[in-house]
Amino acid sequence: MNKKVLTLGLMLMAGMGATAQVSLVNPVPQEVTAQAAIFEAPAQWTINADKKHLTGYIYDALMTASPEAAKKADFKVTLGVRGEGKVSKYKKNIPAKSEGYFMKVTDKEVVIAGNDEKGLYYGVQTLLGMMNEGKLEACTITDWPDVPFRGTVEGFYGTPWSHEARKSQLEFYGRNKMNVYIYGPKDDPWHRDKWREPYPEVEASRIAELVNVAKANGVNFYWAIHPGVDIKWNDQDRDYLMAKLEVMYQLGVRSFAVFFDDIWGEGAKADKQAALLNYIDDNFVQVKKDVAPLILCPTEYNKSWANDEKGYLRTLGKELNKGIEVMWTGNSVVACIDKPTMEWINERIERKGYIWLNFPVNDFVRDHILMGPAYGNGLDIATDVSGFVSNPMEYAETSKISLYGIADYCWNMEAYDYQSNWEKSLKDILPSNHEALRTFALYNKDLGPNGHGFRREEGDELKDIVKAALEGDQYAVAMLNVKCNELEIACDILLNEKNNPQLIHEIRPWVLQGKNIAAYGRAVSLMSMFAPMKENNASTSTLINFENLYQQARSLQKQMFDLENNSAMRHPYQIGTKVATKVMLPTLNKLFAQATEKYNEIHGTELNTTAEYNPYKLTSTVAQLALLPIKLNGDVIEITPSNEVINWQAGGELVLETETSITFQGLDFNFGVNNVAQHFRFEILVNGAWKEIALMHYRDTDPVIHTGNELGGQTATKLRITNKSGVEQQVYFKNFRLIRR
Ligand code: LOG
Repeated sequence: MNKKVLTLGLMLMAGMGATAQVSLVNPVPQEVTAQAAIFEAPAQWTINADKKHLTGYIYDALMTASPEAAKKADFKVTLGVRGEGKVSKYKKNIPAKSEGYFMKVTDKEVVIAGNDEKGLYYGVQTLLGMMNEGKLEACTITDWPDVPFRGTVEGFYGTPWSHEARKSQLEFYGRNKMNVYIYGPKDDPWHRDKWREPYPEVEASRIAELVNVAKANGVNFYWAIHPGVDIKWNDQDRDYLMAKLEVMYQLGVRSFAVFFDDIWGEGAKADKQAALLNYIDDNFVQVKKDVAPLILCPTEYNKSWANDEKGYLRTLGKELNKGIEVMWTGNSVVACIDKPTMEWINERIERKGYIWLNFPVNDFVRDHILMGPAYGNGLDIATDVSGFVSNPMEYAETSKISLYGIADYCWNMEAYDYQSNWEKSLKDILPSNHEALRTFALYNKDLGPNGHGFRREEGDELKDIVKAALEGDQYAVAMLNVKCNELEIACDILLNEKNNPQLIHEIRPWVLQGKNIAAYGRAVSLMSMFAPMKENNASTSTLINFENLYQQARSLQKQMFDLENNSAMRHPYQIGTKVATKVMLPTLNKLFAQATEKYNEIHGTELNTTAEYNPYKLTSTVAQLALLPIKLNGDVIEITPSNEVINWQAGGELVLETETSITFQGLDFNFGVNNVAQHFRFEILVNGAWKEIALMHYRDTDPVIHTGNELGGQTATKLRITNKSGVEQQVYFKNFRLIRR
C-alpha cells in the first residue's frame, strides 16, 4: 500500500480574502502559470508516492496541514523525485537545478516533482504556503533557488538566542526555503572564550536537538568555533580544536565553520589560518565523508579593513583548499552587497565569496530595534556569491521580518520586490494584527547615527506632510496629529496582542516609547494650532490651551528620557530606547520649537524652546570612533561601545566636549587590553590649557583604565585621549564612563 489519505483541517479558514493563492508563497517562485481559478482546498487527499516518501521530513511537513487521515478521497497528491515512476510523466518539466521542483495544481490533483529530495520538500512548502487561507489556485510552478546556500549566521554580540527561539527560527527557515543556520553567537562561551572545552551536558544535548530540528526543516546546522583570541599555532592547540570538532560531530553536527573575526595579533595570520583550515579539511572533513565543506570567516572580512599590501586575502585565496568557503561582509562591516563588491573580493580569494550580511543585527545600535525591509543588495549578484547569510538581532522573533526578505532575495533575486515582501512578512509574523504591526514598524526602520554609518530609509511616506507642516500648513499639522493617533492605536493594540507573545515581549520597550512619542506628537500638533491665537484660553475651564499643552509636551519629553534611562527597560550595554528618530521625532521637536517661539512672540513669554538636548559632543581623528553616539544616564556620560577592533593610529585622539563646563567625579574606560594605559595620554582643558591626568590599571589582569583621585573635583569643558605610543594601537572600545558631580 503506497497510498495514504490525509485530511486537511483548513476548511475553517476558507472564505478569507480573495488574494491569489500563489502570491502568498514566500519566496516568490521563479516561473508561475496561474489560471486565476481559486478553489477551496479539499478536505481529504489521497497521496500517491513511492513508499519512501510516506515517512520522513517531507511527509511530516505535508502532514502539518492536517494530522487527520481519512479513508477515501478523490483529490490526489502525487509526490516524487526525478527518476521515480510516479513522476516520470513530468520528467521534462522538472528544472535541472539543485533544490528545484515542478508543481502542478488543478481542482482534481496536485503533482510535486522534485529535481532532488530538497526540491520535493520545497514543492511541499510551496503547497503549504499557498494553502495558508484554506484555498488553492490552479497553476503550474517551475522553481529553484538562485543562491545555493541561504540563511542566517547567529553571529552577533549580546544575549544568544534561547533554545526555543532557535527551534522556531529553524522551522521558519524551512517554511521560507532557507537551508543554512550557522551557530556562532559571540557570547556563547564554548564558541569563543572556552573554545577548547566541550559543552556541559545540558548545552550539549540542546545542540544535538537543534541538529535534529534543523534536519526536520531541511536546514544544515553549522557549528562555528572562534579560536583566534588566544590560539597558539602549535600542535597542542590544533589537537584541542580537532577534539572539539569531534565532540560536536558526536552530537550530530555535520557542518562546521571557523571564525577569526574581531581579533588581531598572532591569531590573525593568513598563512596560519589557511594551514589550520586545510588541516581540518584534510584530516576531518575529507576523512569523515559526511561533513559539508568548511566555512572560514577571515580577520579581514570587509574591504575597509583589507590591507592589500600585506596581502592577507590573497594568501587565503592561494593557500586555502579549494572547497573551503570564505565569508565577506562587503565594503565595510555593515554594508549592502553589489556587483563591484563581489568582483573585488572574488578575485582576491580565488573563489566566490560567502556573504555575511550584517543586517538586521543591532548589536552596535542597541537602542534601536530594526523592523524594516531588507533592501539595497544588488539584484544581479546571484552567480557571484557562493552563499548568503544574514546576521540577525538578538531579538529572534522580530528579526523574522527582515529574514523573510532575505529568504526571498536569495531564492529569486531578480524578482525581489522588498516592499511587497515586507508587507507579506508582517502578515506572516502577526496575522491577527498585521496593520498595527506595520504602523509601528514604520517608525522602527532606521538605525540612527552609528559607528558604521549604516542608515536605513524611515519616514519617506511622511516627507510631504512634514514639509508642509513645518511651513505652517495647518492641514498638514492635523495630518501629523492623525499619524500620531495611529501610532498610539498601534502601540496599544500591540501591548494587548496575545498571538505572538515572543514578538511583543521583544518589542515592548520600543512600543512603550512609541506611546510616549505619539502622545508627544498629539500635544505638539495642538500646540502648533494654538500658538498663533491671540487668546490663551488659560482662563476658561478647559485644560486644552497652549500653556497646558506645552507643559504636557515637556512632561512627555522627560518621560521619554526617563524610559530611555530606565534600567529595567533599556539594554544593559547601551542606553536608550529610540523610536521614530529619522523623521517623526525630529519633526515634532522642530514643531515644538516653532510653536513655542511663536507663542513667546505673541504673549511676551519666555518658554524654553529646546526640545531635545544633548550637551555633549564627541569628535575623533580615529575614524572608527568618530561616529559613536554619546548618552547621558543621570550623572554618567557614556560613549556607546564598539564591537570591532579599533585601529588607533599614532597621535590619533578622541575628544569629548561639553557645552558648559562640568565638574568631574570620576572616569573609567575599557579598551579590552591589559596594561594598555601606558600608551595613552589623558588630558582635560582647564581655563584654556591642557592638563594631563595620570591613567592606571588597578591590576595587570584587569583591562579597565582608571584616573585615580586627581580628576575628582576638577572642572573642564573638554577632555581628550591621545595615542602617545608612536605606533598604531589595536584595542577594543568596550565602555567609557565619565561621572560628573
Ligand atoms: C562581527 C559581528 C557583529 C557585527 C555587527 C562580523 C564578521 N563580525 O564588527 O559579530 O555582530 O560586526 O556589529 C562584527 O561581522 N564586528
